[in-house]
Parts: sequence; structure tokens; C-alpha cells
Amino acid sequence: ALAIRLADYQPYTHLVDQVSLTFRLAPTATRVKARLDLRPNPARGGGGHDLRLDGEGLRLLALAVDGRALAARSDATGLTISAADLPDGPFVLETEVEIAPEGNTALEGLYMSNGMYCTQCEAEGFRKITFYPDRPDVMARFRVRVEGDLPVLLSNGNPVAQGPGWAEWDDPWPKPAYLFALVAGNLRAHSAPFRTKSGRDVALNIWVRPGDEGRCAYAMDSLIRSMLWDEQVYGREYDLDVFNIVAVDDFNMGAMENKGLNIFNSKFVLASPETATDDDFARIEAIIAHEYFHNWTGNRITCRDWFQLCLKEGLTVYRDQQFSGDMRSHAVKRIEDVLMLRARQFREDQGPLAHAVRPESYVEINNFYTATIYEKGAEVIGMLRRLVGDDAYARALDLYFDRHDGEAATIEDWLAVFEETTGRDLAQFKRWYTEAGTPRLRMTDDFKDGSYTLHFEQENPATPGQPVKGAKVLPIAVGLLGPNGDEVVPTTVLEMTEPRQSFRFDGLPARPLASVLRGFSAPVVLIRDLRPEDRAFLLAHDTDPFNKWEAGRALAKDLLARMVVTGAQPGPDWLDALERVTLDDSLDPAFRALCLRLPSDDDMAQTLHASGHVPDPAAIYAARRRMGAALAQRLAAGLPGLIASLAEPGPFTPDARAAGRRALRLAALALLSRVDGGAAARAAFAGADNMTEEVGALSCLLDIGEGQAELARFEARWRADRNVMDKWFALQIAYAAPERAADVTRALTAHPDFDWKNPNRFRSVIGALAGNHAGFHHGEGASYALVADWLLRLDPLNPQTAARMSTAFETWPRYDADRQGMVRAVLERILATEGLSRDMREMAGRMLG
Ligand code: B3K
Ligand code: ZN
Repeated sequence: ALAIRLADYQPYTHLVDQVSLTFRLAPTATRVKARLDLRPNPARGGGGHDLRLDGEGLRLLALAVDGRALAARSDATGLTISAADLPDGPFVLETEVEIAPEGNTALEGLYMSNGMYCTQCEAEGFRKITFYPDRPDVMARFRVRVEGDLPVLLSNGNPVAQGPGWAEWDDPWPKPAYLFALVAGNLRAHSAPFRTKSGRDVALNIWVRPGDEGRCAYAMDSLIRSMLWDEQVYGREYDLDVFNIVAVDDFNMGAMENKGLNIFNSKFVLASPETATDDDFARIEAIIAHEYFHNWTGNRITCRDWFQLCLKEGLTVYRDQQFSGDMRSHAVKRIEDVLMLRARQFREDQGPLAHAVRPESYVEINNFYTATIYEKGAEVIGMLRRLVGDDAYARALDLYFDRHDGEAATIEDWLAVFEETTGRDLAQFKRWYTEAGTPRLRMTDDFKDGSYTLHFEQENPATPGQPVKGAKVLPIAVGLLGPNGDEVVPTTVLEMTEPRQSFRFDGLPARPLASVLRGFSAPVVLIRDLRPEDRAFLLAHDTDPFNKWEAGRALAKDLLARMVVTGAQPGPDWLDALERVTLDDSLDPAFRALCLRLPSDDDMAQTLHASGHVPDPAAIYAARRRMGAALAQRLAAGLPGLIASLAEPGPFTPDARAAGRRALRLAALALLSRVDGGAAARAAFAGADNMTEEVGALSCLLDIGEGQAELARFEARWRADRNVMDKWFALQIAYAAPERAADVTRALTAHPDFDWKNPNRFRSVIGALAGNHAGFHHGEGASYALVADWLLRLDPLNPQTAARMSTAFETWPRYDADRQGMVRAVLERILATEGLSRDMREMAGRMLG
């Protein structure tokens, strides 16, 4: 397959002023009429160009230019009209096509889910709906008429008119085709009014299947808070008379920011205390915000081409992270975000799929909606802000919105607003966008005559296609603690630009202990030899909450690494430190719960590999279990009291405070289960009145190899609820012992409710096996084969979801020769499969290198 290159970018030959679409919906034969008002693009020298339109799987019924019928010349990927058949100036192109939404299993373009029509066009799904220049730099006004025998007919923009069986919509804001959406179905609305700060009245609606109306309140509340926040913090107002959100069960990802008509995976909208966990509530809040924030960062200002994807995604993730921090706790949010970054982005960046935040080529763009584009893209913005300061950041953003509103922009445009507002040269900083890989930052220090010096050395490892790279600009936030634990130098941002650099602090009475990379101020691997007692000191005294947590984390990881490599036993350093934190009532319970979370097996494998070891999944698993057991023993006496003190008397509330208390209580319950045989967890399960407790208690039981009766009760209770049943499937696999994981998974794939064509269910089962580190890598590769078989089964139907999940195999170079050989064989088998999708071919090929 042919790679698309950034270097080949050219503006489109024509401009589209207006699009008028008419849909006549029918499951197997939907008719789409399109009328495009086109004219030659002056940026391409005016007329004389052929007109090339994208189109895939469309049955062309009619084609006319300025009312004159033309013979059809369509091919597998589109339609070309020769310049000779086109007038010199503006003209009208009309087409009619037929498509079959019912047979669309790829869930891209127009498809059906539970009798409802819906669309997913990003990145290149619009070409499966009609012939069109399906590229983000072609921005046009859309008017849409939907005809169909269904009660609710929605599209983008404002409603214009409607009658029985039809509705018309007009979107006044020019947009690229990837933001087009249409929904039709038997839906009910949960509605609320909103008035923007300049007085526009907006009707907010969340559309769901009948019966689900009672589970929309939290999503609506999140939406209203997001709208207010964007007005207050970024000065951005909503710009239409309606804002619609639709919940869909069959969806390839989380949600989609279509203009005025966001479409969501139902699991990120529907929530009630009985069905959603605290994590679900937090994710709903974050994703509702994320899609809403796209209205400015993505929709009003979009991307010139798909290489600029991080322009909208990195910035929108950065904004949703800020929002969640403001709504909840910045400290806890930052820790959670860094855990996620390391688990997903560092993993990607240190393996064969490493790519730049702004890549230079791709085969299938859907393969680039990655942790690097999203999460590292957000980290890069966080660094930029730390370097220029909050005020300059705000001014740069104002200029960005002002200058590029209505445009399709680039990373160069983005950096230019920072250069102009600050006078800084960001040429070196731009390497963060163009060079892949996680920098490794080594730190040593010395102290002499009152001067304390930090020495840093950065290494930028080779990644596929990028053997050599330059030094990065690293904002290193540092604070110094004196021997009694007081902060003697408050947080200062050191700006490292060289491969090696030292920074000196003078006038210190005694050797301080440095708290380095506060707030995780740069996405690097920090390598620093520190004695366990110094880490424990930082855990006790650091004023930076992220680094306080990080000190405990490093203590645990150092210990776990020693346990794996040398068979060491958990010593008092870690146990004492953790006991103090756990029982310290002055600390936020959510923070304490995070401190109690042991490093994951995959994280340990990554860490061991990076420090020159070959990780043994079974040894890591066994050591982590021993570590948990030692902690449980140590804390045992205090756990019942802690659990009791955290009980929440009143009714369930999903706020951060209550959620944090539940998180700590469940973390304590998990430890207690290791010593009481599950008695307390069994009682907690029986008495649970919310899903957080129900799933939490069940997890405690599964973790100690119990819980079969509870699993059966859970299934009986929730059988009819798709989103809750996803948890039931996933939990059993996540907690399966390594030698049982493949068998448990295989058995669940035979369950009558294993609807593998539903992406959520597929991820809950096959994805859960890939996420059970010791189970996935166990023995003779039974799990590898099982995952590969299912990927190959899904690929012809839904290449996007199959290809995304193939990243299960991206870590193979970390492991021993046997496992490497087994995974390579699996990837080669995938590559050799006839009819493999372009998506999967690219992924397997890149993983094999
Ligand atoms: N922009 C969409 C993702 C589209 C993925 C296409 N394969 C959701 C989001 O990032 O908000
Ligand atoms: Zn996004």
C-alpha cells in the first residue's frame, strides 16, 4: 500500500462553497443526492485542473455538471471529471449514489446500530457516503435534508424545518467533511437549556434509546460545566442554537466531535450510581468535555491535513485535562494522567510503533489516533506553557483563535502564535513534534561550599526511521528540600537545551535533597540513583504532590525490580513509608489510594527492559503478588478501622471527594482480602448499592481466586445491560491467573452474549486478555494465538478496531528470544493472510520492522 507523505501536501484544486445533501434512508438502499457549489482554487492557479472526488463503495446513479448529465467515470477510490468537461468559473456538480448502511460492519460512514442510523466520518468516512473531496482543508457550508420513517432525524447545525418523515438542517459554520454527521432513530431526549455569556440561548439534548433517559443526568451536568469552563478559562462560547449528543452502542472509539451533533459510545454517556463506577463517571466528564472543547479546537479551527492531527487532539486533551483538574483535584489528575502516559505512550514510544507527534507519513490514518498524538501531544503543550508562563500562554491562545478561526491550520501556525507573543525562537522546541522517542534524562548532583549543582545528560534514543536526533528543550521543574524536610528552594523551572547541562544553586547551608521533574514537567524517563531512605524522605516531605507520589512509586519500583531480579524480599523502607501514607488522615484519600496501587506488570516489564534486563512475565507477576501480600500483612491490623472510617453514610454522589474515599476504602478492602479470605469483600458485595462498590468488591474476590458465586449473581442481575456486562466479561479475564487466562477467555468467547461484532464487547474480552500481562505472555503462546485468531476474524468486518487492538503485540522486542519468535510468527501469520485490511497490514508490517 502507498504511503501518504506530508512533504507532498498541495492545496485542493477547487473550493467548495456550499454542500446540499438529501438522504432517503433505507437499510439496504439509502439514496444520497449531493449538490456541490464549486469553483477553481486560486491557490492552485485557478482553473484547468481535473476534478477528483473521493468515493468508496458507492453505487453512482447520476452525475451532472451545471445540469448537464455526464457519463460516470468512477473507480475503486473515487471519481474524476476531466477539466475539459468543466467550465472555467464556478459550477454546480450534482450526484446521486446508493449505499447500504445495514451491511456496514466497519462502523465508518453511514451505518446502523440497534435499528438506528448513525455516521462516523473522521478520518475518511465521508467518502463512503457520497463523492466528495474528503480532506480536512476543504471547508464548506452544509445543508442537509433527511427523509426516513423514524421519529428523530438529526444532522449538524441548526434545525431549519421538519415534518413527518423529514427534517432539514443548516450548519452556518464552514467545516470539513469529517465533521459531518447524521442520526436517525427512535430516540428520546434528556434536555436542558443553556445561555451563553453573550446571551445566546442553546437547547442541549442528549439522545438515547427509550428506557435510557434516566441515565443522562451526569453527562448533561458535565456538558453544562464544560460550556461554562470554556467561556471562563478560554473565552470560547458556543455558536449554534442547539447542541445534540447521541449515545450509540456500536462505536469504534470513545466519541466524535461532529459539529453540533456529537456522537458517543453509549458507555461514555449513560451513567447511574447502580450501573457506573467512579472511574466511569470521571471518564464521562472528561470525554463530554473533550468533545465539547473540540468545537473550537478542531472544528472552528481545524487541521490542514491529517499529519496535523495533534493540532486538535493534543490541544483538546490538554484542555480536558485542565478541566478535569479544575473540577476534581489537580494532584490526583496529574498522577492519573502520568500513569496513563507511561502505560500507553511510553510503551508505544519505546517500541516498533514509535512515531512523531507530527508524523511524516502514513498508510492508514486511522492507525494514528494514538497515545503519542493525543497524550504526548498534550504533554508538549504543557511544556510549552511551562516555558512561556501562564500569561503568555493565554495571549498566544487568544491570538491563535483570532487569527485562525475558520481555517485549516498547521503546527507551524500553532508555534508561530507562541513565537510572536513571546519573542522566543521555538525552532529547537519543534523537535518535540518531529522526533519520536522518549528522552532519557540522567541526573547526578554534588555539593561543595554551599553550592549545590545538578548535572543532567539527555539521551534521545533511536526510533524506527529516525536513527539520530538532536537535544530537546526540557523544562525541568526543581525544588530543594533541606535536611529537616523544609523547602529551601521553591519550584524553579530549569531550561535544558544542551545534551549535557549543569545548574547551580548557591548559598545553601547544608546539602539539600532535590525534588526533580516536579509535576512531571517533561515526558522523559528520569534516571537517578537515589537511596531508598532518600525516596522515603521525599515521600514524606515533598511539597509537590506529584513528586511526593512519584517518590513512593520509585521506591516500590526499585524494590519490585530487586525482587524480580535478585529474589529480594520487601524491606522496611517501603512498608514503613507506605504504612505512614496510608494512615495519614491529613492526606487526600484519593492520593493515598494512588500510593497503594502497585506498579503494573506491564510497567515493570517496560522499566526492567529499559534498564537492560529481559523481563520475565511470570517472575514479575509472582513478585508483585508477594509484594501485595507483604503489604497486606503489614497493614492488616489497621485495615478494618480504615475501611470503617471511610464509610459514606448518605446516598451515592459521584463527586471527587466521595469517589476518593471509595477508592481508598476499596484499596484497603483488596489488601484485607489477602488476609481474611475474602470475608469482608463478600459482605461488601452483598451490601453494595452502587456499581463502584459492587465491581470493587467483586475484584477483591477474583484477585484471591474467589468470587464464583458473586460472578453468577452479577450476571443474573445485569444480563440485560450491555455496558455493565462488559465489566463482567473483562473482570474475569483481567483477574485470571496466568495459566488460566487463555482458557477463561476462550470459554467466554463461547458465551451467548459474546457479541464480537460489537467493539466494546470485543475489547472487553480480547482486549482484556491482551491486558493481562502474565496471562498474555504465558507458556507456549496460547494467548498470542487466541488474540491473533480473533483479530483475523474481526479484520474483514471492522479493520479499524482490529488494527487498533493489534498493538497488543507492540512490546515483543522486550522479551526473551522464545517469546520474540512466537510473536514474530504470529505477526507473520497475520501478514500472510489473504484479504488483510490496509489497516492491519500497516500495523503488522510496522511491528515486524
Ligand atoms: N476525533 C475523534 C476520533 C476519531 C477517530 C477516527 N479513527 C474523537 C476525539 O478525539 O475526540
Ligand atoms: Zn479529540
